[in-house]
Amino acid sequence: MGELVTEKHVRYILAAEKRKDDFESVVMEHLRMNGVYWGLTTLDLLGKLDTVDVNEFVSWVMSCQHESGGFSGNIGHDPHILYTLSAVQVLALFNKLDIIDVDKVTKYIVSLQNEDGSFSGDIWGEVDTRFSYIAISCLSILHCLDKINVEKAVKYILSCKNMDGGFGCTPGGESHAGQIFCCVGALAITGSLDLVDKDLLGWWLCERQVKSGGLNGRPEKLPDVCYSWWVLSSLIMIDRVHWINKEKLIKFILNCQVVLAELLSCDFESDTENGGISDRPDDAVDIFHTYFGVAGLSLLEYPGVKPIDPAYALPVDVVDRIFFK
Ligand code: GRG
Repeated sequence: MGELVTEKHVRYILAAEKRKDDFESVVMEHLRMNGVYWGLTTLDLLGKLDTVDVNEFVSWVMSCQHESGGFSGNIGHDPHILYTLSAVQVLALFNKLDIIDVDKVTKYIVSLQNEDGSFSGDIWGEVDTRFSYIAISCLSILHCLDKINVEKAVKYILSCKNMDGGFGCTPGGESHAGQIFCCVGALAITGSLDLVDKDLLGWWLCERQVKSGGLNGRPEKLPDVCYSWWVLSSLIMIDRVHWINKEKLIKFILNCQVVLAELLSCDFESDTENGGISDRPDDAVDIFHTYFGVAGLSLLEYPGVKPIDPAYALPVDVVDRIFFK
């Protein structure tokens, strides 16, 4: 098993940030705010956040804020709750939360809560438990959780719970590890984890580990590095992480840095040359999987990677600064 090629991942992230016109940058243009959160959080977990220009990022984040208080994924795009959380997280990483007009952002999020306690993602009204998590996490970071109806928000999340112990995106929706992270994270932040059947959910989650050691997001699906985050963080929050094989998962994640070319000593450039992590071994790397691979290793206490908070998806020292400064 290889080791984490930290320096190369740092170089990959810094280079990805500068590229503007390759395929990955073009398709990600509208969600750059998420990409910036993934990249910068990875750098912080690897102890390299000081390699970037703080002012450049902070002023770009602020230029994505709209009159409504919400943030967009890039300049010239519409605001959405998905990018609003990433913007707040990026400012939290840089210890710059004090430059936010908290009332303005809070009003935007409060305006998205519906009568039944659910949240819409933006003015167009799509409802999803992802948006419940985002609203709760964001307001908690801004110390304004009391501005929404938390009781109704929790009741709505519980209405998305299934008989298998998992959660879907709306009532009756199929259980999926990504949605489970959102629901369990929101319940953790609101202090409502006692409402979860931890053994039933823990069983469903640990069944996500397949032969290769990787985790999938639902039954019969392929493993993907990103579920190292969605599944593992949920298992940690419900105190059942010892139900999976950690060593095998570490091996799976590390193998997603290696392409066959390198094993065969071919001369075209491999991903351990260039850095970055892919969804599964031998696939192309991207910033999303690089973040979730490193964040997964952080939850697995891999040496040299800073600890990450499983509910807030921010480094533990950043969360401590927000709540215990
Ligand atoms: C701060 C970490 C953090 C998250 C913010 C946006 C969000 C809140 C959570 C997203 C949760 C989610 C739904 C994740 C799943 C993403 C994913 C890889 C979906 C792929 O779904 P399919 O059906 O893939 O294409 P499978 O693996 O089921 O075949």
